[in-house]
Amino acid sequence: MRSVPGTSSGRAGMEVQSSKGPAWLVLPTYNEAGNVSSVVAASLAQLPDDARVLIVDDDSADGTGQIADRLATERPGRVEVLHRKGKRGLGPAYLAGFRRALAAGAGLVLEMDADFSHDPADLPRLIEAAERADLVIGSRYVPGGTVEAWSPSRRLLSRGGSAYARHVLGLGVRDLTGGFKCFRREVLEAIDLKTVDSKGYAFQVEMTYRAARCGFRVVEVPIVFHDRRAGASKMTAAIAAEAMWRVPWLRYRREP
Ligand SMILES: Nc1nc2c(ncn2[C@@H]2O[C@H](COP(=O)(O)OP(=O)(O)OP(=O)(O)O)[C@@H](O)[C@H]2O)c(=O)[nH]1
Ligand SMILES: [Mg+2]
Repeated sequence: MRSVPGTSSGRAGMEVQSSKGPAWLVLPTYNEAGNVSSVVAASLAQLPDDARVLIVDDDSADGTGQIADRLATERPGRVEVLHRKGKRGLGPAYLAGFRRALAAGAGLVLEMDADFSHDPADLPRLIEAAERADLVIGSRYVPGGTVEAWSPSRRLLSRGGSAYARHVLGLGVRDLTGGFKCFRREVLEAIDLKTVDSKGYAFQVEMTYRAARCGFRVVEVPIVFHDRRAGASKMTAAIAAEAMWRVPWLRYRREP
C-alpha cells in the first residue's frame, strides 16, 4: 500500500477506524450484458456477507437492465438496480449510486468497472486498506501494479493523462483516472456531490482531487488492469478531451 505524499495530513494522521455500516459496491453499466451476471457473482463471492451490489444502468440497449433486474430478484438484499433514462455518462451514474448507498447507510462505498478490467478478487484488499485510509485507489501505476493487453497508444494516453493531472493539480497520486476505488462514507459526505459535474474519466480525477483537498488520506494499492472480457469500450474522443480541459479547470476554479 502506498500512502500518497501531501494527502495524509489534515483529518488523517491518526489511525482511521472502520466506517460504520456495510460496504456497497456501485457498478455502472452501459451495454454490459456479456459481463454483468458474472461480475456480480464474482463480486458477491469476495464481499462481506452484509455488503450490497448496486448496478446503475443507463438504459442499455442490449438488455443489461433486464439481466440486472433478474439478478436483484435472485439475490434479494444483496443486489439492487438503479435504472436511469438514456446514456448520461459515468460520472452522473456514479453520483446517483453514491447517493443511494449513503441514504441506505453504507459505511464504505466502492466503485468498479463492470467489464472485468478490475478484478473482483482485489475487492478485499481495497476494503482492508480502507481501515487505514479514507480513499483507497486500485492503482495501475504504483510498484506491483500494471496494465495488461492494451495497445501502446492506449497505455500512453492513460499514463500520460494521469501524469498531466498529477502535475497540474500538484497531487502525489499516480493513478488519477482509474475507476477502482473505495471511499469511506465521510469522504462522500464532505464533498458537495451536486457540484461534481465531470462526466467521464475526469470524474475520477475530480473525486480524488476533492477528497485530497478536503484533507482526507488517500492511498494507492497496486492492481493488475485487464482488457475488458466482453462487449465494447465506451471511451470516446469527447471523454478524453473533457479530461484534458477539466484538469486545469479543477485547479483554478473557485472551490465549490
Ligand atoms: N451507467 C453508465 N455506465 C457507463 C457509462 N459509460 C460507461 N459506463 C460503464 O462504466 C464502466 C467503464 O466503462 P468502459 O466502457 O469499460 O470504459 P473504459 O474502461 O474507459 O474502456 P475500456 O476499458 O476500453 O472498455 C463500464 O462498466 C461501463 O459499462 C454511462 O454513460 N452510464
Ligand atoms: Mg473498461
